[in-house]
Amino acid sequence: MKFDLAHSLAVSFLSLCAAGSALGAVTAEDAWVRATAPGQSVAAGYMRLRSGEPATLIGVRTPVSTDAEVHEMSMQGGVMRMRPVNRLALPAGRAVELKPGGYHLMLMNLTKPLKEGEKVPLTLVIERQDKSREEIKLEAEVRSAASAPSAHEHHH
Ligand SMILES: [Cu+2]
Repeated sequence: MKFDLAHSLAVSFLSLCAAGSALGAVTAEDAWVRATAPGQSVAAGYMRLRSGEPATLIGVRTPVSTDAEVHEMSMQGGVMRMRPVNRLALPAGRAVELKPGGYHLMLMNLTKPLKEGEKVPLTLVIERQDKSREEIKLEAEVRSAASAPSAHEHHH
């Protein structure tokens, strides 16, 4: 029995490794950007990031704004503050949430208003452990504050 257990563990470990190398690339799920109010020139973006291997998010680009950064929101002395995060660690196999009140993308100096239902192209710049870089392209859906964060509810 002991042998069988060890054997099956070894097999599942091997298959995990295989899956890990196949899924080494970073994936982004449920990406969305908050719709802007009139006159608003910044918008926050959110998503869930997963990586099969340790990686770091080191930058973001989008054609809808001239500047884009990763930010972290936190309470400091009872006040919500944001600070830029130059390097956001993506541990292997563990999801990192960019969500309201926490990490988010900040799209600054928007070149146009963002309306609900539009798609915003995003490019994430990922650094791997060996310092090589990978660019992930995705589209984030623009959602209004009222419809977020429950993506599957529609109000008419
Ligand atoms: Cu911000």
